Amino acid sequence: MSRTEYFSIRGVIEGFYGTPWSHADRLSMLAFMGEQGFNSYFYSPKDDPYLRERWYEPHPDDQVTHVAELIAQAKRKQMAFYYCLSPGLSMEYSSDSHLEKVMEKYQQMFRLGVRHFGLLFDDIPMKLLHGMDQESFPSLADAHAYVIGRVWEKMRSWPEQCWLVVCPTRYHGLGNEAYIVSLGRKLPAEIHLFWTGRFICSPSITEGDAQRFWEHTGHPPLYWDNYPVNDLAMANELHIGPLLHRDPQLYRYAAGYVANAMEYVESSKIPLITIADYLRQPEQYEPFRSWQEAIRQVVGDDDSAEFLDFADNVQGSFLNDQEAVQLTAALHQFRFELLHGDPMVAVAGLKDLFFKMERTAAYLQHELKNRRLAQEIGQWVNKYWHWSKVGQAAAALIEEGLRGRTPQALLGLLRLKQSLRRAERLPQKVCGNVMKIFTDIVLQEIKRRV
Ligand code: LTM
Repeated sequence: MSRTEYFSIRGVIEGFYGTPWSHADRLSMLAFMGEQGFNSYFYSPKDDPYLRERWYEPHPDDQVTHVAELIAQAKRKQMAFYYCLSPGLSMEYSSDSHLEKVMEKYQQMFRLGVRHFGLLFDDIPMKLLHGMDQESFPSLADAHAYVIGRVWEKMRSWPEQCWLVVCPTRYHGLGNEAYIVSLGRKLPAEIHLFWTGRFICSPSITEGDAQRFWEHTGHPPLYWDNYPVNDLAMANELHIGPLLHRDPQLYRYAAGYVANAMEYVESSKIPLITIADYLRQPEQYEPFRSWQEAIRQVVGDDDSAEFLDFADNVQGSFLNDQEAVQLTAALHQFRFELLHGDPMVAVAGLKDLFFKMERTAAYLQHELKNRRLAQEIGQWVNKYWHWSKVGQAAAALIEEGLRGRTPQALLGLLRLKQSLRRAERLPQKVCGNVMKIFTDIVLQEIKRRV
């Protein structure tokens, strides 16, 4: 079995931990997604209490009004609006009254016009919590299969056709784990199962991974890709790099692909444009070309050059182990010139490099036209500015050393240590380890000589 059309579900999930998008953000994101060729939005912010923690409580009236507006906007933009409920933190799976509460929430959404639903069991204990459930079901997979089956049976009796997707509790791995095999085999083929790949954040996803998942579970995976999301342990990373390492043939064995976005709306748009590109033509996708075009679209022609200079330094993530590529190349060039060319020319080049870095940081802070973006990336740009100061202090120190001016060099050493301490206090991941390694080498060399 394999598919010939490209991903039939091309989605974005608001599925992160952290501050949910505002209503205005969602409306504009839906328009953006429509323009980019996405066809599905999954409404599932982890920290909306009415979707997860207090799943059994009805949505307040103002939220219902907003959801109705989102549904209308999704319709205008020809997007499926998936209403996703995550009851697994406390739901008693064998309880009819709990099932009724789940159905009440879905029914309310059905009445508002929703036809696409999600039942999410991610990030909950991998075992049955309630005594009655332990007596009723041999395993968590059996309990989930039962609840999903009941929900689906009820939805199918509604007067219009509905769709249901499920996020299993085990949502990453090879697809041959007992829970997912058991659950998949018990569910009807039309219910799609979310899957994040071999890992929660998968550095690569291959056609073979998808094919095996399908073989083991009886369902083609609906990929929930945890990129560009940067919540929890990734909170200090800014995921504005392009989508990488997704197999061009993945569509042949996948039900669809859904990207989990960042809470930063404008910043998310950059990787999302590359993702849209991949989904449109996976076999022709060229990450870096797509990325440059994405930056041009979000940042604008006037500011693209400065933005690219900065963005090269925040690319490190589970997808990309190449950090600060241009900066690394420039520092290698400096070393070569210092050792094998004219040391004063080398130092002059180094100073230029770090003064340019400072100017770029200042430009992005104060002059970037996309002000929302400037505000979102502000902390990372600030760290970049601090690294420029570290670099300038290092360059000054090297220069004094080369000129043999010991007292000035000692002062320079203090300045470098001070600016390094300031930069290192900031947790944002910028330039990877490149600046730290560079300054460590400078400090070691100075110690050897003084
Ligand atoms: O990935 C899934 C299915 N669930 C959660 C997401 O909600 C969360 O945003 C990501 C990234 O931290 N990891 C998860 O496990």
